[in-house]
Amino acid sequence: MSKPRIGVSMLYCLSEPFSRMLKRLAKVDVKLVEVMDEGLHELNKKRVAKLNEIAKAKGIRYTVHAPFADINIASPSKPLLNASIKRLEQSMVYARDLDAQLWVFHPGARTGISSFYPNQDWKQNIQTIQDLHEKAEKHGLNTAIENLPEKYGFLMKTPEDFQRFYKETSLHDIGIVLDVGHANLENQTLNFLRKLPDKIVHIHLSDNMGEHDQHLGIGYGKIDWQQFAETLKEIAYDKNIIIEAIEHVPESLQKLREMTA
Ligand SMILES: [Mn+2]
Repeated sequence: MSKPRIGVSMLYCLSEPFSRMLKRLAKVDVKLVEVMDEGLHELNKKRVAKLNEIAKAKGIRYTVHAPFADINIASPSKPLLNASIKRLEQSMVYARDLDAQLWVFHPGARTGISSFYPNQDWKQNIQTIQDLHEKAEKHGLNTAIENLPEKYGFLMKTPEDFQRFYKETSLHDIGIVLDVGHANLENQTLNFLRKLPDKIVHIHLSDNMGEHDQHLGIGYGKIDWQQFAETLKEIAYDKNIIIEAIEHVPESLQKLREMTA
Protein backbone atom coordinates (compact mmCIF):
# COMPACT_ATOMS: atom_id res chain seq x y z
CA MET A 1 0.00 0.00 0.00
CA SER A 2 1.37 3.42 -0.88
CA LYS A 3 1.98 5.94 1.86
CA PRO A 4 1.30 9.68 2.06
CA ARG A 5 3.99 12.10 0.82
CA ILE A 6 5.36 14.04 3.76
CA GLY A 7 6.37 17.67 3.51
CA VAL A 8 6.81 20.90 5.41
CA SER A 9 5.41 24.40 5.10
CA MET A 10 7.82 27.33 5.42
CA LEU A 11 5.12 29.15 7.44
CA TYR A 12 7.24 28.55 10.55
CA CYS A 13 9.77 31.12 9.38
CA LEU A 14 7.42 33.66 7.80
CA SER A 15 8.66 36.32 10.23
CA GLU A 16 12.19 35.92 8.88
CA PRO A 17 13.51 37.50 5.66
CA PHE A 18 13.24 35.51 2.44
CA SER A 19 17.01 34.98 2.29
CA ARG A 20 16.93 33.34 5.71
CA MET A 21 14.08 31.08 4.60
CA LEU A 22 16.18 29.98 1.61
CA LYS A 23 18.99 28.97 3.96
CA ARG A 24 16.59 26.86 5.99
CA LEU A 25 15.15 25.41 2.80
CA ALA A 26 18.60 24.24 1.72
CA LYS A 27 18.68 22.11 4.89
CA VAL A 28 15.20 20.56 4.98
CA ASP A 29 15.11 16.77 4.92
CA VAL A 30 11.88 16.38 2.95
CA LYS A 31 11.20 16.39 -0.78
CA LEU A 32 7.92 18.30 -0.61
CA VAL A 33 7.86 21.93 0.54
CA GLU A 34 5.04 24.45 0.71
CA VAL A 35 6.15 28.02 0.13
CA MET A 36 4.03 30.95 1.24
CA ASP A 37 3.40 33.65 -1.34
CA GLU A 38 2.85 36.08 1.52
CA GLY A 39 4.42 38.66 3.82
CA LEU A 40 8.21 38.66 3.75
CA HIS A 41 8.14 35.59 1.49
CA GLU A 42 6.02 37.17 -1.24
CA LEU A 43 7.17 35.74 -4.54
CA ASN A 44 8.70 37.60 -7.47
CA LYS A 45 10.67 36.51 -10.56
CA LYS A 46 14.06 36.61 -8.86
CA ARG A 47 12.82 34.64 -5.87
CA VAL A 48 11.20 32.06 -8.11
CA ALA A 49 14.54 31.56 -9.88
CA LYS A 50 16.32 31.07 -6.53
CA LEU A 51 13.68 28.59 -5.37
CA ASN A 52 14.03 26.67 -8.62
CA GLU A 53 17.81 26.43 -8.15
CA ILE A 54 17.36 24.90 -4.70
CA ALA A 55 14.63 22.56 -5.91
CA LYS A 56 16.89 21.27 -8.65
CA ALA A 57 19.87 20.79 -6.34
CA LYS A 58 17.83 19.05 -3.63
CA GLY A 59 15.20 17.26 -5.68
CA ILE A 60 12.42 19.23 -3.96
CA ARG A 61 8.91 19.63 -5.32
CA TYR A 62 6.90 22.70 -4.27
CA THR A 63 3.33 23.47 -3.44
CA VAL A 64 2.40 27.15 -3.20
CA HIS A 65 0.15 28.68 -0.56
CA ALA A 66 -1.71 31.55 -2.20
CA PRO A 67 -1.73 34.99 -0.57
CA PHE A 68 -4.46 35.39 2.03
CA ALA A 69 -3.83 38.57 4.05
CA ASP A 70 -6.72 40.96 3.40
CA ILE A 71 -7.94 38.77 0.56
CA ASN A 72 -11.61 37.84 0.46
CA ILE A 73 -12.81 36.01 -2.64
CA ALA A 74 -16.42 36.53 -1.50
CA SER A 75 -16.05 40.29 -1.11
CA PRO A 76 -19.19 42.28 -1.99
CA SER A 77 -16.96 45.18 -3.11
CA LYS A 78 -16.09 44.84 -6.82
CA PRO A 79 -12.89 46.93 -6.74
CA LEU A 80 -11.57 45.03 -3.71
CA LEU A 81 -12.60 41.69 -5.20
CA ASN A 82 -10.87 42.52 -8.47
CA ALA A 83 -7.70 43.52 -6.63
CA SER A 84 -7.78 40.16 -4.80
CA ILE A 85 -8.28 38.21 -8.03
CA LYS A 86 -5.44 40.08 -9.69
CA ARG A 87 -3.10 39.30 -6.81
CA LEU A 88 -4.19 35.65 -6.82
CA GLU A 89 -3.60 35.27 -10.55
CA GLN A 90 -0.12 36.74 -10.14
CA SER A 91 0.50 34.07 -7.53
CA MET A 92 -0.65 31.39 -9.97
CA VAL A 93 1.90 32.57 -12.51
CA TYR A 94 4.71 32.19 -9.95
CA ALA A 95 3.35 28.79 -8.94
CA ARG A 96 3.42 27.71 -12.57
CA ASP A 97 7.02 28.96 -12.92
CA LEU A 98 7.91 26.88 -9.84
CA ASP A 99 6.26 23.88 -11.49
CA ALA A 100 4.19 23.70 -8.30
CA GLN A 101 2.36 20.46 -7.73
CA LEU A 102 -0.54 22.37 -6.18
CA TRP A 103 -1.78 25.90 -5.52
CA VAL A 104 -3.63 26.15 -2.20
CA PHE A 105 -6.13 28.91 -1.55
CA HIS A 106 -8.59 30.05 1.11
CA PRO A 107 -12.36 30.28 0.62
CA GLY A 108 -14.21 33.57 1.02
CA ALA A 109 -15.47 34.98 4.28
CA ARG A 110 -18.48 36.84 5.59
CA THR A 111 -18.29 40.61 5.96
CA GLY A 112 -19.99 43.22 8.14
CA ILE A 113 -22.85 43.50 5.64
CA SER A 114 -23.42 39.77 4.98
CA SER A 115 -26.58 39.55 7.09
CA PHE A 116 -28.28 42.19 4.91
CA TYR A 117 -27.77 40.09 1.78
CA PRO A 118 -28.37 36.43 2.66
CA ASN A 119 -26.54 33.92 0.48
CA GLN A 120 -24.83 36.67 -1.54
CA ASP A 121 -21.37 35.93 -0.11
CA TRP A 122 -21.76 32.22 -0.87
CA LYS A 123 -22.74 33.06 -4.46
CA GLN A 124 -19.77 35.38 -4.87
CA ASN A 125 -17.49 32.77 -3.31
CA ILE A 126 -18.57 30.25 -5.94
CA GLN A 127 -18.37 32.72 -8.80
CA THR A 128 -14.82 33.72 -7.90
CA ILE A 129 -13.75 30.10 -7.52
CA GLN A 130 -15.10 29.39 -11.01
CA ASP A 131 -13.09 32.33 -12.32
CA LEU A 132 -9.94 31.19 -10.47
CA HIS A 133 -10.44 27.67 -11.78
CA GLU A 134 -10.50 28.96 -15.38
CA LYS A 135 -7.34 30.94 -14.78
CA ALA A 136 -5.62 27.96 -13.16
CA GLU A 137 -6.51 25.78 -16.14
CA LYS A 138 -4.97 28.35 -18.43
CA HIS A 139 -1.73 28.14 -16.42
CA GLY A 140 -1.89 24.36 -16.13
CA LEU A 141 -2.14 24.43 -12.33
CA ASN A 142 -3.83 22.08 -9.90
CA THR A 143 -5.74 23.91 -7.21
CA ALA A 144 -7.32 23.03 -3.88
CA ILE A 145 -9.44 24.92 -1.36
CA GLU A 146 -8.59 24.85 2.33
CA ASN A 147 -11.22 24.48 5.06
CA LEU A 148 -11.17 27.52 7.34
CA PRO A 149 -12.96 27.87 10.68
CA GLU A 150 -16.40 29.36 11.11
CA LYS A 151 -15.20 31.42 14.04
CA TYR A 152 -13.11 33.55 11.67
CA GLY A 153 -16.13 34.05 9.38
CA PHE A 154 -15.17 31.65 6.59
CA LEU A 155 -17.79 30.13 4.30
CA MET A 156 -16.27 26.67 3.75
CA LYS A 157 -15.64 25.06 7.10
CA THR A 158 -17.50 21.72 7.20
CA PRO A 159 -17.73 18.69 4.87
CA GLU A 160 -21.31 19.80 4.12
CA ASP A 161 -20.07 23.15 2.76
CA PHE A 162 -17.70 21.32 0.41
CA GLN A 163 -20.41 18.85 -0.64
CA ARG A 164 -22.68 21.78 -1.42
CA PHE A 165 -19.87 23.41 -3.41
CA TYR A 166 -19.30 20.30 -5.57
CA LYS A 167 -23.03 19.89 -6.12
CA GLU A 168 -23.51 23.48 -7.24
CA THR A 169 -20.40 23.80 -9.42
CA SER A 170 -19.36 20.36 -10.68
CA LEU A 171 -15.77 21.58 -10.31
CA HIS A 172 -14.63 18.12 -9.31
CA ASP A 173 -10.99 18.69 -10.21
CA ILE A 174 -10.62 21.27 -7.44
CA GLY A 175 -9.41 19.36 -4.42
CA ILE A 176 -9.69 19.91 -0.69
CA VAL A 177 -6.85 20.89 1.59
CA LEU A 178 -7.85 19.46 4.93
CA ASP A 179 -6.33 21.72 7.58
CA VAL A 180 -6.54 19.55 10.68
CA GLY A 181 -5.94 22.48 13.04
CA HIS A 182 -8.85 24.37 11.48
CA ALA A 183 -11.07 21.29 11.35
CA ASN A 184 -10.35 20.64 15.04
CA LEU A 185 -11.90 23.99 15.96
CA GLU A 186 -15.13 22.68 14.38
CA ASN A 187 -14.71 19.08 15.53
CA GLN A 188 -14.79 18.03 11.88
CA THR A 189 -11.48 16.27 11.20
CA LEU A 190 -12.80 12.71 11.12
CA ASN A 191 -15.95 13.79 9.28
CA PHE A 192 -13.86 15.35 6.52
CA LEU A 193 -11.74 12.22 6.17
CA ARG A 194 -14.71 9.87 6.15
CA LYS A 195 -17.12 11.93 4.04
CA LEU A 196 -14.75 13.29 1.39
CA PRO A 197 -11.83 10.84 1.20
CA ASP A 198 -11.50 11.10 -2.59
CA LYS A 199 -11.53 14.88 -2.62
CA ILE A 200 -8.76 15.49 -0.07
CA VAL A 201 -5.48 15.92 -1.95
CA HIS A 202 -3.43 17.75 0.65
CA ILE A 203 -3.41 17.94 4.45
CA HIS A 204 -2.07 20.75 6.68
CA LEU A 205 -1.04 19.47 10.07
CA SER A 206 -0.70 21.44 13.28
CA ASP A 207 -2.03 21.09 16.80
CA ASN A 208 -4.15 23.36 19.00
CA MET A 209 -6.13 23.37 22.26
CA GLY A 210 -9.46 23.51 20.42
CA GLU A 211 -10.07 27.24 20.83
CA HIS A 212 -7.67 29.05 18.50
CA ASP A 213 -5.68 28.24 15.39
CA GLN A 214 -2.37 28.11 17.25
CA HIS A 215 -0.24 26.09 14.80
CA LEU A 216 1.38 24.19 17.67
CA GLY A 217 3.72 21.28 17.10
CA ILE A 218 2.16 17.82 16.79
CA GLY A 219 1.43 16.52 20.30
CA TYR A 220 1.53 19.96 21.95
CA GLY A 221 -2.25 20.50 21.76
CA LYS A 222 -5.36 18.40 22.33
CA ILE A 223 -5.82 16.71 18.96
CA ASP A 224 -6.16 12.93 19.14
CA TRP A 225 -3.35 12.00 16.74
CA GLN A 226 -3.76 8.28 17.18
CA GLN A 227 -7.35 8.45 16.02
CA PHE A 228 -6.31 10.70 13.14
CA ALA A 229 -3.60 8.23 12.06
CA GLU A 230 -6.03 5.32 12.26
CA THR A 231 -8.58 7.14 10.10
CA LEU A 232 -5.90 7.95 7.50
CA LYS A 233 -5.17 4.23 7.27
CA GLU A 234 -8.86 3.40 7.13
CA ILE A 235 -9.30 5.53 4.00
CA ALA A 236 -5.86 4.50 2.63
CA TYR A 237 -4.82 8.15 2.30
CA ASP A 238 -1.75 8.35 0.04
CA LYS A 239 -1.51 12.02 -0.94
CA ASN A 240 0.32 14.99 0.61
CA ILE A 241 0.65 15.74 4.32
CA ILE A 242 2.38 18.98 5.22
CA ILE A 243 3.57 19.97 8.68
CA GLU A 244 2.21 23.48 9.17
CA ALA A 245 3.31 24.01 12.76
CA ILE A 246 5.27 27.11 13.70
CA GLU A 247 7.30 25.43 16.43
CA HIS A 248 8.76 21.96 17.10
CA VAL A 249 8.90 21.43 13.34
CA PRO A 250 11.56 18.67 13.11
CA GLU A 251 9.90 16.84 16.01
CA SER A 252 6.49 17.16 14.31
CA LEU A 253 7.92 15.72 11.09
CA GLN A 254 9.34 12.81 13.05
CA LYS A 255 5.98 12.16 14.72
CA LEU A 256 4.24 12.31 11.36
CA ARG A 257 6.69 9.78 9.93
CA GLU A 258 5.95 7.42 12.81
CA MET A 259 2.23 8.03 12.43
CA THR A 260 2.22 7.07 8.76
CA ALA A 261 4.82 4.29 8.96
MN1 LIG B 1 -3.47 25.64 6.69
